Order: sequence, then C-alpha cells, then structure tokens
Amino acid sequence: MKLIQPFVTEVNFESGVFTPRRGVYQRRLSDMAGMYADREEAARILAEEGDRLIYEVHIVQLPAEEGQIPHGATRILAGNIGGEFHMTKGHYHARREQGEVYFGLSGRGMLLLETVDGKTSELEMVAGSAAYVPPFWAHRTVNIGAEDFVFFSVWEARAGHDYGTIERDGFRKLVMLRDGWAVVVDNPKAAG
Ligand code: PAN
Ligand code: ZN
Repeated sequence: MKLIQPFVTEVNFESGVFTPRRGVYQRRLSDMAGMYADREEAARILAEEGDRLIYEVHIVQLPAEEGQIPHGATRILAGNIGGEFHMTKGHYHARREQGEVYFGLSGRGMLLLETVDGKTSELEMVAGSAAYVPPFWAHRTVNIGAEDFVFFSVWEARAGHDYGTIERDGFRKLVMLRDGWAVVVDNPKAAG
C-alpha cells in the first residue's frame, strides 16, 4: 500500500465547495429523469426549461484500498419535479457490508434508507446532524427546504456504488411537497 501524505481540505458549508478543488461531478435532470415519479413532468421540464442541475458532489478520491477513507460534500439544489423534491440517485454500496456517515452542513434534508427485504427509514437532517448509514441500507438524500441542502459524507474506499438496483426498482418511499410540507409517501411503482 502506497503511503499518502496527510492533507486538509477546507469545506464551504453553504456551497459544499472544496478548497483546494478536488474532484467534482454534477447530476442534471437528464441523468435521472426516469427516477422521478412524474416522468411526464420531468420530460416537460427538460423540453421547455432545459436540463436543470439537481446536485453536485465534491469528492476526495482515494485508491480503492482497505483502510482508505474517501469523503465528499453533496449540494442538492432546492426544487421539485411535479412536487417530488430534488434528490440524489441513491445507491446500495457494492460491498453491502460497508456503512457510511453523513453530516449536515446547511439547509434541510431527508435521508431515505431501505433494505432489500423491505425495511424503510426516513431521517431528517439539518446543519449539525450526524446520520449513520448502517451496512446493508440503500441511501438517498432529498432537499426538503427552500435553500440548498449540503452535507458531508465519509465512507470506506472499497464500498463501491451499486446504482443499478435503485435505477431498476426505485425507492419504496417518495418525499413530496404537500401544502407547504414535506410528506413521505409510498411509491406506487416501487418493486416489492
Ligand atoms: C455519497 C453520495 C452522494 C451522491 O457521497 O455518493 O451524496 O449521491 P449518489 O451517489 O446516490 O448519486 C455516498 O453515499 N457515497 O457512498
Ligand atoms: Zn453511499
């Protein structure tokens, strides 16, 4: 295993931006249009308003070796698609026995979790919330506020990301804007 020199990254709590700049990727509506329950509305927005930015991830990439601890900051922009709040794609870890820690930096969010055998959990997160994603739980974050929701995450380098299961089956719960409130409802299209 190669010895890495220790280093520090400054994290902007409002934007999630890393200084010095590390890796960054963006997810736009076109990357996940089929994940929103109201696909027609997602298609309409794409056609009439353009490909809106949903979230951005700043990330310290490290070799996928035992003991390395990658970390990142995710900023989810405020907004909704047909009433369903902006969210991340969500995933299981490819190595499902690997957990993760999320720490809220700014804004208001909800962390949705579920297991293959149908257990679900919803945790609200604000600045200062440290949420634990235990092994075996798929996880997705949702911005339920009017400002950006920004959180920091720390995971094990070999965890890996399995996006395919959620892309195929969806999450069992949706977080919807109803009468000004965030409401968690069953996803009628979720598998099992
Ligand atoms: C997070 C997520 C990040 C983006 O760092 O990767 O919030 O969400 P998606 O990966 O679902 O697009 C994490 O859970 N890493 O394991
Ligand atoms: Zn993860």
